[in-house]
Amino acid sequence: MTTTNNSVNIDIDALVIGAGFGGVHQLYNLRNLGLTTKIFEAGSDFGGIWYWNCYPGARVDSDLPIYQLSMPQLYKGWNYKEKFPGWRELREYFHHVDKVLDLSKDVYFDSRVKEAVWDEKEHKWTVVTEDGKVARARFLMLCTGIGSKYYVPDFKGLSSFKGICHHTARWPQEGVDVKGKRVGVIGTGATGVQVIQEVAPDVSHLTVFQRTPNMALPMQQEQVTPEMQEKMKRDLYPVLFRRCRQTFGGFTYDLVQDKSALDVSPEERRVYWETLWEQGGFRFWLANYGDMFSNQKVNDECYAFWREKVRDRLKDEKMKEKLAPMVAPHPIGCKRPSLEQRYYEVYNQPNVTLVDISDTPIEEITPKGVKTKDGTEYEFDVLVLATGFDIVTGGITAIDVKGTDGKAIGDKWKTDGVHTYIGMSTATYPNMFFLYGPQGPTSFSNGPSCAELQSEWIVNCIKYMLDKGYTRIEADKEAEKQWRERVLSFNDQTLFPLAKSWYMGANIPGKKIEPLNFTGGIPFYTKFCNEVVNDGYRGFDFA
Ligand code: N01
Repeated sequence: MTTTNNSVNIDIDALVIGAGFGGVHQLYNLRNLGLTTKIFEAGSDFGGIWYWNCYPGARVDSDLPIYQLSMPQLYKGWNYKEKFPGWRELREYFHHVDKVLDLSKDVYFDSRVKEAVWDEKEHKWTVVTEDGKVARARFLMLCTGIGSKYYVPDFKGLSSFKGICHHTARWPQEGVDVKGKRVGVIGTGATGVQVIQEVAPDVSHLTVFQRTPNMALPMQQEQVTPEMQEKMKRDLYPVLFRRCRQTFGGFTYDLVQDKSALDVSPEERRVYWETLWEQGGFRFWLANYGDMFSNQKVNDECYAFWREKVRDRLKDEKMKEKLAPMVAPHPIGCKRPSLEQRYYEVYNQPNVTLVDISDTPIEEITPKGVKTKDGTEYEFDVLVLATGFDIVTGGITAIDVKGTDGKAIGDKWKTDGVHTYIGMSTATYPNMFFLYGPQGPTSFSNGPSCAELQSEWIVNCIKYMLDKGYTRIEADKEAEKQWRERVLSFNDQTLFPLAKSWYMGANIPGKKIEPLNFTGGIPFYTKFCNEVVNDGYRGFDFA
């Protein structure tokens, strides 16, 4: 154990790690159960991902009003300015949540947890932060989110670069002035797309290093007024938030599940797709025909529609082939699409270069910039690493969590693959829960919808324990094995395994290739979790 920071050495009922949506929901609701509860948060403020990701253009891909907690006491006093709010507004939202729910008094910021060890005698966790704070707690809630461990590829010479270089998830809070600068961006995932379209109008030259084109969809951003939202609050919010519990992705729209895209005429399909395109957001993805994810022919047609839309916006034939190739690099929708605003028009600018690093890989980072395999050296003032995350599991495995057998969770999952029971707990780690994490509906869902429903389930489970006088809960190994099989079998029926994506853990060298999320959707997931409760918490052992 680390040297103790004597100023903080607490004995409490529940310790929550992370102050994003899941963490604040846990804190508030566990406190309401009468449990002494604290949060250790690595950042200096609330927001989780929205604290760290303050790169140019960072904004959420969920549309109004669902990117917030559904508690009336919170939404009554809050209005967004944009349909898809940016990071600054989201930070303000969290300050609002803090004020209304009086959270700060129970949060330790700048407190990155490094280890957590289970004490079988006391039925308690001992949790230690990097700066030596210690908490002893009956329950441990890992609300670390999907993107708390960022990933920097092992580029040769990276530290030799003399200009400004940041990973997007460690963008300086005070910002970086890119005006008139030569900027390079490595990566074209959701983050890269946002950075590229945001900085393109300001820089002297922009060079994008693309390995795989992003099948980005139109955001259709809008400014929104308080009046519009107040009216919706009276009539619609409760209905919409309820609806989010009933759809595949926790959005207000849903996949078409009652028929195949091939059951309707090509004209009818086209009309439907045009509507989804016009309405924007994730609709072309999560309100599409459900068999887009399981039927290659349907997927090919979706891709052809998308390709035509994108090519229409590009002037240069070579750009068309790089950004929307005739042959799809993977099934559309099986790598996370980004939402874009003017992304494709960026590539019509004369001061923008697209380097296809699937043809000419990056050889090394030099003091001046980036050198590719063909010997070209691109020089930059600012280099942006939009290279993603050890996503979904990285936030959990980054902590040295040791359960009943003294083994670290990261080591176990690395060898055996991810094992969880219903995406909220795992055998040999008693009294520990996680949410918006592995093997839940997580990455296919609107964050707050998923975090809230799992958080409520966990709070109810703890209430059950308190009522029964239990001090220990542990997922059963057999139950967890069955859940893993279910997650794998759902995924095997889809086209997701055909894409080399972070959904499958494929973005991190050496990470096991396996589905990190439950692909059955929120309604099915909820039904299963409710059945577990109705069967007396089937699959859990209590003491
Ligand atoms: O990360 P990514 P992200 N050499 O892993 C490339 C959420 N999010 O930060 O595709 C060169 O998707 C890599 O190339 P390839 C959201 O869930 C949400 O963009 O593997 N390039 C890819 O282009 C999202 O999906 C929001 O071939 C390398 C990029 O880097 C998730 O976070 C906003 C490389 C990484 O893309 C992650 O998105 C932002 C290498 N060695 C993010 N290694 C909103 O809600 C990787 N790349 C708005």
